[in-house]
Amino acid sequence: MTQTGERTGDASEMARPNMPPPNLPPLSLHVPEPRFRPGDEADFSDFDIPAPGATPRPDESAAPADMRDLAYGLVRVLGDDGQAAGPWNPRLPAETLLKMLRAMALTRAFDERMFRAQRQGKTSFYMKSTGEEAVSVGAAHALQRDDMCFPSYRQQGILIARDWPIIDMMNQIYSNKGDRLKGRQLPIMYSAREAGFFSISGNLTTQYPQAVGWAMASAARGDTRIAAAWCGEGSTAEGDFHSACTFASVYRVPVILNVVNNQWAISSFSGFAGAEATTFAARAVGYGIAGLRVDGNDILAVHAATRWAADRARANAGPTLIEHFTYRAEGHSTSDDPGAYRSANEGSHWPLGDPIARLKRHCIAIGIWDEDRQAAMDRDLAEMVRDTARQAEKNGILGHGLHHPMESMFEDVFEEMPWHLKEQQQQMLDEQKAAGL
Ligand SMILES: Cc1ncc(C[n+]2csc(CCOP(=O)(O)OP(=O)(O)O)c2C)c(N)n1
Ligand SMILES: [Mg+2]
Repeated sequence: MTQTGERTGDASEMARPNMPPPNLPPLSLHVPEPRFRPGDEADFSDFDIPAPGATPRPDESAAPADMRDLAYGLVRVLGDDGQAAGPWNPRLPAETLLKMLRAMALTRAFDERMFRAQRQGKTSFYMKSTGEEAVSVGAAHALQRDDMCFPSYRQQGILIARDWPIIDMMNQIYSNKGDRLKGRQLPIMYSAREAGFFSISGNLTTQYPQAVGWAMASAARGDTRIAAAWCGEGSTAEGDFHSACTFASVYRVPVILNVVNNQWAISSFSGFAGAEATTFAARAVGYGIAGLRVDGNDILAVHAATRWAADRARANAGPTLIEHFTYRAEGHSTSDDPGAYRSANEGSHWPLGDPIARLKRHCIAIGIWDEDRQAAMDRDLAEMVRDTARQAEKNGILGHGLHHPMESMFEDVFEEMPWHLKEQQQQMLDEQKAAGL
């Protein structure tokens, strides 16, 4: 630029008046790449897996700064020998162990049946939680029944653990005349206020600020109920995750923030959400929140961590962020084919095993269960799910027309339907009639 304001030289000189020394390397970006792709033999032998019982258990009122190591470790209770070990062992009564085993098995049987129903064209969409059942079932048993859950689409185990009727879930999946949500939500996006199960949203992580807000309201009213939210590891990349953490930290909100790290976000691996740099539990460190990293396939560890966080929240000692380290054993949804992007044997090589098999082994090891009873339970549950599905199908399946009347889509927004909606509703009915529908 000259004194009179005229430009001199070319544009690049203008943009970079002080050229760097010529010996610097060109800048570049790191693009994460998963370790195994289709055709690769998965090998997790270099995983650092602490022994069950090895992780210390701080007091529920511990300052986040005094328990940072827990955000980088892995709380584990169940060993390969089926025994429970260490300070995190929740020492649950046999009755609770068997209830959790049944709820996980029912969740899996339900998933199997509904997946098949989608393949048979009875519904448009389904999402399984195979391999991740301990995350939701363990938490549901550690929370109070009236604590409020803000789940993602992979925590159907909460509803099942809270004994919500599975026919109600099936009616929603079939969007039939028994669907309490009247076909207004995508299949599997349940809403059950009476079960403390907030409406699932397809927009990832919106449930996080909602959970924090709900828990703030609970505290503002002097209530004793806490909230818990779940999102996937991929979803932690959403802005909502971070604003929720900020509010939770600032106001010491009585909330549990669960991150279900199942390694995959549809076809993107966890590295794209930051897993190569640090753990997801370590997000807590930056916000000054208590952070726990837990073996998500060990239901006793999940239960113990959730109870720890719930006691902490109830004592006004602040929120907890829990990373559940697990593995999405199947496809993301019925619309996905994981064979296109990940190694076929990743699941079978997963070093933390299967959550149902691990709890079963424990129950057998402590003498309250056996293989025959497990087989009988699996058979009974499969039959019960099949019979219930038949009942639900009588209320209608996809394409059979047994849904709520079309005009009902205008209802339930306003207490009194305003005139312009009435007009639109009538117009729709007239058009349907004219078309002979
Ligand atoms: C805001 C938003 N962005 C993108 C999507 C599309 N989407 C649906 S599920 C999903 C992957 C989420 O992965 P993760 O959070 O790890 O949960 P997971 O499915 O593994 O349980 C994506 C990208 C969406 N539904 N909402
Ligand atoms: Mg995921």
